[in-house]
Amino acid sequence: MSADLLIVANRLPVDRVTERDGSRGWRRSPGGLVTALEPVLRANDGTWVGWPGLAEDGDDEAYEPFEDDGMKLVPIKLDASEVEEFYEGFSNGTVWPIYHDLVAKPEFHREWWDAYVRVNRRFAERAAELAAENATVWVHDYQLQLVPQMLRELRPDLLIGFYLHIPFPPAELFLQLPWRRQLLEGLLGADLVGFQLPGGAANFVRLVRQRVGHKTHKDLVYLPDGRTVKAAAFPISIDAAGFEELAAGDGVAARVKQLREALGNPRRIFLGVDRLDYTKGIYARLRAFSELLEDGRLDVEDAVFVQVAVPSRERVEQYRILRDDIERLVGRVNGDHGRIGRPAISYLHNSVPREEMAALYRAADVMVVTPYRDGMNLVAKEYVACRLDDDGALVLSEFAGAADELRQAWLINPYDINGMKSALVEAAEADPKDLSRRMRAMRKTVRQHDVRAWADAFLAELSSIAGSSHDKQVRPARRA
Ligand code: GDG
Repeated sequence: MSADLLIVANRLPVDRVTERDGSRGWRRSPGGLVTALEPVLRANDGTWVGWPGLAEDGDDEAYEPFEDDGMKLVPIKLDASEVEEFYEGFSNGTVWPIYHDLVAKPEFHREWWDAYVRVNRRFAERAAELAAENATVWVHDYQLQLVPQMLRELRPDLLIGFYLHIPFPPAELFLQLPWRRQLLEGLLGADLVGFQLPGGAANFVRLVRQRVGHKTHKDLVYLPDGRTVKAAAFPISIDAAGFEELAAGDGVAARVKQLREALGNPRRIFLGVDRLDYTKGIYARLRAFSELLEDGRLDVEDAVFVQVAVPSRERVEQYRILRDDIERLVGRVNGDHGRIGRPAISYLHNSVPREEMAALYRAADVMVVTPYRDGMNLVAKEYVACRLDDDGALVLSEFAGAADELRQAWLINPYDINGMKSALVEAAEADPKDLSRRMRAMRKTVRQHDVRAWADAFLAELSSIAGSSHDKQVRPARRA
């Protein structure tokens, strides 16, 4: 196998599943990244390298390269201790909180770092074996920040792009990392380092200048060996047309009606959909809602909150504590304000199918997205794409990357509970003309900047950096 385009990401775009008859197979994982990269992968006959999740005992087949629906996939094996130290440990216990404004306290363990280096090297070595001469390799996200440099050492001929899906923090936070220099140098192995927002790119360039001592000018870093690295923003997006189509389906319209009825046909449905993560501000938003009930500014007879909290990183202590806190709050609010058959908060700790997501988006009068820090937040964009009638209100944290584009939302500071309460009431009571004006503008933005535009823009920039030194260019994904 020798590929002109390689995608290297922590996870493969498929999950290992055991069918009813006991046989094992693969199922496409839901999510925007797969939708975004699949067309480019196909147009270039590319290969995706990633971890398939922990395989069951004896399931060695899970680690053989294979094809799924025409995509070439190469699994990387992690053992149980690596999952603990590299994934749950360094990636999610050290990097994740530091890159998200220290919303939780990071832990620093030298064994976690050692595992991070070891696993990053495994990914880099596999990518080096698979890439054709002068190929393009696109590395993704915070779990693999050392891969660009490791890969460049093994294969200087490659064109390497890196994209960070989460925020890149300011120096004050980043400098806490005992391995700060190694991480910066790891990223500098790429030709192009992409961020969600210009602020992340600027933070990176400033740190490289101050801490690694390289010359920089605007978004460029000049390395002593003559190479130039570009840092730039490429705000990620969704498959807007795909969501519109899903939302317009007959099944979804019928389900919207059912949902409203099941909730008691309230005047206003508030909705939150998030991975159960402390960055998402779920507790604060539910508290704001419960205080509105207490204050009498909302009435349980005509307002309900639906919160979908998708299980996430459940073996990490902070996530377990968060779940307990949220569930205690939900119980209390329902005990204080609910009636038989009419809870104030309908809470699901589960993931729901895509069609159900679209139905929930269409049923919700007010979408509540209140992260303390979020690289982008695709849920906000998905809600907008599904509002086919240009109605509905979005309450959005100014600390989500999406707030840069969705300016017509009710922008809030999630640390300001009173401000959040006022925004929830204003959004719920807004004039339909105002709602429609705001939603139309946001839908236009999301349609124009969809996920294909994102992938094409990144790869076009990467190709232009290669210029004449690379004879192979990545083909953009053709639109159907
Ligand atoms: C990271 C960054 C950045 C959620 N629940 C269900 C479900 N989802 C889907 C949503 C959405 C995705 O998961 C979540 O994406 P977000 O962007 O909201 O958040 P993270 O998971 O934290 O993603 C983030 C993103 O990477 C991309 O760069 O925007 O800032 O943190 O697509 O629809 N899908 C289904 N059932 C669910 O229950 N089917």
